[in-house]
Amino acid sequence: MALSVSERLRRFYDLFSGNDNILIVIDADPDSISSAMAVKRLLWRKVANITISNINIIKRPDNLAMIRLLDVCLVHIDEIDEGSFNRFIMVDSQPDHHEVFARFNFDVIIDHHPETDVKGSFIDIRPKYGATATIMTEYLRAAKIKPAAKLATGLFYAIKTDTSNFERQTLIEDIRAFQFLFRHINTYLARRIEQADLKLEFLKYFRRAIQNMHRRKNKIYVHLGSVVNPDICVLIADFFMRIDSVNWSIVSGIYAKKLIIIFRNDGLRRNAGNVARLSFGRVGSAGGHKSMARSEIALADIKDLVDYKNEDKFLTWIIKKINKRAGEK
Ligand SMILES: [Mn+2]
Repeated sequence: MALSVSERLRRFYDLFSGNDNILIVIDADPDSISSAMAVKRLLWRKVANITISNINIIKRPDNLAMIRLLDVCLVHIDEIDEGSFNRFIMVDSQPDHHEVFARFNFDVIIDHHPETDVKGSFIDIRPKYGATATIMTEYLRAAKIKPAAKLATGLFYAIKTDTSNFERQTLIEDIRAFQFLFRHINTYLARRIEQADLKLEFLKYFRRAIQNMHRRKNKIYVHLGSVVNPDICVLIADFFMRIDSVNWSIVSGIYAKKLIIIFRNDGLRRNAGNVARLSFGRVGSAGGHKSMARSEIALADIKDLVDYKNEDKFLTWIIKKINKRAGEK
């Protein structure tokens, strides 16, 4: 039976009383963080205390910027004393998604992932929605709450990230929520969070990439050697795609005794996923889509094929393998 938003909101409010100590458990990303902020706002002055707890370690620079700029208070799950809470809420996940979640009996689950077998007094799962932030925006509107700039900015950024700027599955509801939130956001904060995709320590890899890049026609190849985080390869591969004449960028690095190769192209010519599979599917894992792909190869599996300590030789080997398999010169 489909319930109206205001009916759902009434049932949600019925679950709580002024003495409740509430724990919201999340796998922190923009959508879960902002959805937890919205739950906190809905229950403001209606319960004794609300704590938001993250089960993961937050590393992404945009997520860190969001937490800092929007003044979000998160407590890692390892620091939580479960006994001091009497109500448990989950947003943007379901208990099956992570073993840590199994410790709790959730009263409330609000999510947009495909529905698993869930139990709880209040379940609102809408798999067609682009973001949980959209569902939370509907609750705020039903409660006649005008979101403060920081909350609105968080929800706005969450919808942008979870729908990849509306390139992924989106409903008219997501667009409506986005439009509503837009009136309440702080544009500078939103832009600042979105732009914060680098860490200072990443800059040295950009220097290395520009110095070491091999260009062949419209393709750019770079091998970065060892990296502190495989996301650096992704950032640099995307960076080279910003050059107007480049239609392929292939960036590799070594992380945790594995060779990571990131493939990016303009999506108009060869399928990046196929090239990755044909080139490296036999020596490691490889896969992706038309314009994005990734391959991971254990160094132990290629140590007899190439001297990976010599970075020039290693890059030559990678280029050869890609061109041979892709049937190009
Ligand atoms: Mn989400």
